Amino acid sequence: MTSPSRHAAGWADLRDWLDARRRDVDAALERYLPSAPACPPRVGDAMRYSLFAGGKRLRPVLALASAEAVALANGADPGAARDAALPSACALELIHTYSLVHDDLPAMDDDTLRRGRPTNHVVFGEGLAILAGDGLLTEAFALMAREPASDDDAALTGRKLRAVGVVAEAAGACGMVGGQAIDLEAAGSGAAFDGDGLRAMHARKTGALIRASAVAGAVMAGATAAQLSAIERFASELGLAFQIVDDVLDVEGASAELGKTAGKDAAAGKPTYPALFGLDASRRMADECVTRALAALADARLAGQLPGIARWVTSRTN
Ligand code: GRG
Repeated sequence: MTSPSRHAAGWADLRDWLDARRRDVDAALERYLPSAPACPPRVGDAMRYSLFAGGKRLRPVLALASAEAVALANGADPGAARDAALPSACALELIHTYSLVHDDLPAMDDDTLRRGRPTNHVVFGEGLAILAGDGLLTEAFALMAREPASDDDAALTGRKLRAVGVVAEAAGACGMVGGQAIDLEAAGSGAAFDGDGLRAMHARKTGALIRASAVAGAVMAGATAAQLSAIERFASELGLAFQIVDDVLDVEGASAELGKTAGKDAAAGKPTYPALFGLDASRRMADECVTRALAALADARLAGQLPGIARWVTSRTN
């Protein structure tokens, strides 16, 4: 997979940009997330516990990078585009965190380590972990409806509504929930996936939210139809690369660095890219996805931090 050392100066810039955006996202999440007395303290604590446990914030930074890339291509202000996309970016992290909390439950993956900490249900109990996930999911849509305030701005209201639709579809039964259902059913029946089946499952389970992150950011920045289509192609490839790398790291990584139980997929006999294709071919496939992702951007003259984020996804170690 792509080596960071080949792009040393670019990597330093990207790292600074990512650090700044993560700070923006974390500060906004602090502001946006309800706490006592608006919501009962225990469920608020359980939501915060998983949200501020040190995730990479890939989905929100992708939304912000996408908004910025569209603004740069259209001669608009990238900072203003990021501000417009920030609530959607945070909503995507809320939804992603809910999915991890629910995925770790005994009825699903039954895991005890996530983001380097005991999982939500281990700390708060199963009932509260379910409610924390429900709360995170629901707050995401409340946030997107509320922010940025758009009472006197019909165009902004229209973009918000469109972004809500994009995110809801990606999170729902035709997207992430559907992908999780396919995975759950296969695990229960012992059915095997071939390469196409695995790709289709992941396109929903992890790909849909990654795609929606990039598309929602672009929508909030006022992207044209051609730009949206290019961003969607870019993010579809990125989502697949992300998943392949995740499977490779599950084989190669250490639990301490991953922040979750390493080797769990292999031990459970789960269908993964390395299991189907081997490690070398999997790494090659991830690189090929990134090549196609970059081509989609180049076709639409979109760039900003998006190319760097694509390379970061394949070089990550957690
Ligand atoms: C419960 C509806 C429902 C869905 C769960 C996404 C998902 C569906 C389950 C997660 C299972 C999993 C570990 C998938 C591998 C890819 C993935 C989503 C990894 C975690 O995402 P990162 O690496 O995590 O972005 P951080 O903690 O950095 O945010």
